[in-house]
Amino acid sequence: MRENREFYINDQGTELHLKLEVPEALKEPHTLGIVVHGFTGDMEEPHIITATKALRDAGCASLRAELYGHGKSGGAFFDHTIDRWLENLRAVIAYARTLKEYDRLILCGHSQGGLLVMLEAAEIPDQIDALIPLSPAVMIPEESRNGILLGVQFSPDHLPEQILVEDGIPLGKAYLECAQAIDPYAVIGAYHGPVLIVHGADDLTVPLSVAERASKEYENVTLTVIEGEDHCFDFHPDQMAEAVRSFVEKL
Ligand code: FER
Repeated sequence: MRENREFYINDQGTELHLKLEVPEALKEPHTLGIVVHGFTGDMEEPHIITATKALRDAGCASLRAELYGHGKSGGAFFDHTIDRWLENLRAVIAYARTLKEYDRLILCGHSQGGLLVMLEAAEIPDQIDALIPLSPAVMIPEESRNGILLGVQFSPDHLPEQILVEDGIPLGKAYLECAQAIDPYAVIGAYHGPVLIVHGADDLTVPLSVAERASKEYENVTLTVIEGEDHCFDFHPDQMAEAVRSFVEKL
């Protein structure tokens, strides 16, 4: 039986909100794509829906997940960290692997979710059949070490208890400590499977140069640059969708 489901799984006491969608025309080999939003994001953002629909159009099922402190999942935004998100993602992957009807697993994430899927694919390279980071925010760790995130400055050596992001939303010290300890460029190349990075040429949140640098770490990578496009693919969502769909169809 194929059906769409909205449900929760528990990761170490945190309820994680998930949506599984299976197309009528599920193609062989059966492929499931996990889709993760970014910092302050959720699974209903237009660009997350666009990526999910592109997977469906390629004949794949999708599993959208909301991670700690975001969307309808548990936890406070203030307390979220990239490490907590990694643990959440591992719980989502463990759940996905119980769905025995799927032969292949894809990880797709936007921005901070893009960095996340890159880090996790490097941990379990043989379990991930393709990786799709969208506008991946690979520079968050470096910016944390430099004491500036999203235009907010702080002392990287004497971290404040919190910073205020996006016009006043408090984000705790644990986020900064965790981010400072991550070195994405040292690890992401451990994933050897196919990678599609899609990035807007006019992304002001994560500059295109970040995607260019990250793509150098991969041996099997396509970097699709969308001209006149921003961080959330607000101007040409059809081009992002087409990049994702055609990449997945060729796997
Ligand atoms: C930052 C740059 C980008 C940052 C977060 C992001 C917390 C992530 C953006 C997103 O996920 O959309 O400096 O600091």
